Amino acid sequence: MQLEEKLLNGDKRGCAKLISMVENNDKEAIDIIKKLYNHTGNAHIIGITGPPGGGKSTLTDRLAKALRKEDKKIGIIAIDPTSPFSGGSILGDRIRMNDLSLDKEVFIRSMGTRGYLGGLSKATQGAVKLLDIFGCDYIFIETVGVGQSEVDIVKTADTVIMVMVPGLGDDIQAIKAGVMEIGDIFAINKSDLMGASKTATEIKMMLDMSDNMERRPPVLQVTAIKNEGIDKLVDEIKNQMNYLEESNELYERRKNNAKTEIIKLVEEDIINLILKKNESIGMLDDIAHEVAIKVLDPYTAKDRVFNSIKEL
Ligand SMILES: Nc1nc2c(ncn2[C@@H]2O[C@H](COP(=O)(O)OP(=O)(O)O)[C@@H](O)[C@H]2O)c(=O)[nH]1
Ligand SMILES: [Mg+2]
Repeated sequence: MQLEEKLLNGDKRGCAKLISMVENNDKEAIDIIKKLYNHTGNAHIIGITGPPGGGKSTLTDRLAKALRKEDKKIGIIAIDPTSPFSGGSILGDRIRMNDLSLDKEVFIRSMGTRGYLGGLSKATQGAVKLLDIFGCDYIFIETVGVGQSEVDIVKTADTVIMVMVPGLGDDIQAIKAGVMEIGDIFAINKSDLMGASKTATEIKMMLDMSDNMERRPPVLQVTAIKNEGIDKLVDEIKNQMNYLEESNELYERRKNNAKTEIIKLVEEDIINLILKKNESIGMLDDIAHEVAIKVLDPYTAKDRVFNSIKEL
């Protein structure tokens, strides 16, 4: 069977192979996505982010299991080398995740944070498209909520769940800057620990202060390890999707994301073109030398490099 047939037939190994190929910027895999792009758009893409150790993986596992009861097909992309999804965490976690990965209708992929030709964001977006074609109803992308690249990745989701834990205190202030506003749903996990309702109140207060929101994100308390509050969270995920569809916000978000993605891809091509051209004529080395010894300024150097592609 051809790889594309395998993908369309829900063959997990075929899907895994294609994701590996996309991670390596393989042209054949990209051609398959091009050809099957009209099969995408059915999955609800959910970003799960928050501090390390907050229980994102545990929560993703529980959400996946809850949705499996409704016979939904699930994709999980965990961007975290220490994720239990990759077997990188404690034994208990590993066993727990294994029973999920044995499910034919659950596809789990763990990605590190480096080593992808074309970058992590591109690899992730390629994998999401493949899982969408593969027929997933829900695709979860788990990322640690630190660093711009993680934020950029999670922004490409339709819905973002911010996982918080009790007693973050000052950390909330730190997270607030730039990251809080991407949350569509706030889940205070580890609500079995002290201070959960206080944290929930703090987050609600903060959300009340921000005025540039079309929809006030719900704030829920959950306890992933005890499977508490998960059904409610699933309901909120569905509410969010209904809102996105009814308000046309889904289209707006997807259009915005498409714009960002296209620009990134063009950018990559232009840079590759310039580097290739300049490498072949040894220009980059020469002018870098000139800039280093202060014979040339970097701005003029940039003009020269840039002009060189006009001659292509
Ligand atoms: N007390 C408590 N611990 C939890 C809960 N959910 C997860 N944990 C634990 O928190 C630790 C980190 O969980 P993990 O899902 O790997 O967090 P991640 O780094 O955010 O993905 C693990 O030891 C989990 O068992 C919870 O609801 N309550
Ligand atoms: Mg994790």
